[in-house]
Amino acid sequence: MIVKSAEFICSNTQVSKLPAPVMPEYAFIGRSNVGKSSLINMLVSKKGLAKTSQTPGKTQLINHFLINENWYLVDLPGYGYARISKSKKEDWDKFIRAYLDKRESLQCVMVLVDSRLEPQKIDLQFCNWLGEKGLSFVIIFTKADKQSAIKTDQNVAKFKKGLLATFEEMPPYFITSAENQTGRDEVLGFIDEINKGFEIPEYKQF
Ligand SMILES: Nc1nc2c(ncn2[C@@H]2O[C@H](COP(=O)(O)OP(=O)(O)O)[C@@H](O)[C@H]2O)c(=O)[nH]1
Ligand SMILES: [Mg+2]
Repeated sequence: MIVKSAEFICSNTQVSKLPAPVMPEYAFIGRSNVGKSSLINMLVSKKGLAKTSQTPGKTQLINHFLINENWYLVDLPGYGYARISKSKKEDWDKFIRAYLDKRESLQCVMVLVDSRLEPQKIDLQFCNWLGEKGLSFVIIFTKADKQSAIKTDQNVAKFKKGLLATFEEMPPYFITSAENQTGRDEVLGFIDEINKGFEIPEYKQF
């Protein structure tokens, strides 16, 4: 896929105010600081599209970006930020889970996992929840440039093992680096394939 255009459409705090679900949509999510903003900017080759920052836990909005005028890239707030209050965490949970569970046009959840780390409980738990809800997801391992390919492969294998404790098979996964564009063609190619089969779902108009 060649990305010709990428534009910010809207930020939402309410599921009822999302754009009409008439285009295929892909939600990017992961722990704070996993490299989500960097990955999104790398995918669409636009540096400032999703804000990168050193301050985790800032974005608490559902951000819609329209790519090539035919699909939505959705930037979701990061999970697992230790320094937010319990009630805020619960709000996050409700809001994001409602979105993921109810969004008719959502094609796939792109779960970002830091390739430098051993499997994190919170990532596995989130994948399990997606599985329980019957939502399609893939794993995007980030920051692969930060260590050797061997180390990355070892962490991928461990994550796989963690998932296979509950799943019958490993979902598709991608090894990426925002730094040197690793995995860009693969992720965009995956999205392109799904877009080809997209049909506008039935939905309620408000
Ligand atoms: N070396 C390297 N650093 C990265 C990569 N992706 C993100 N980072 C760095 O990791 C930090 C967090 O990235 P950011 O995209 O803001 O993470 P977010 O909180 O998940 O949106 C920043 O300092 C980025 O520069 C990558 O692929 N390679
Ligand atoms: Mg970010």
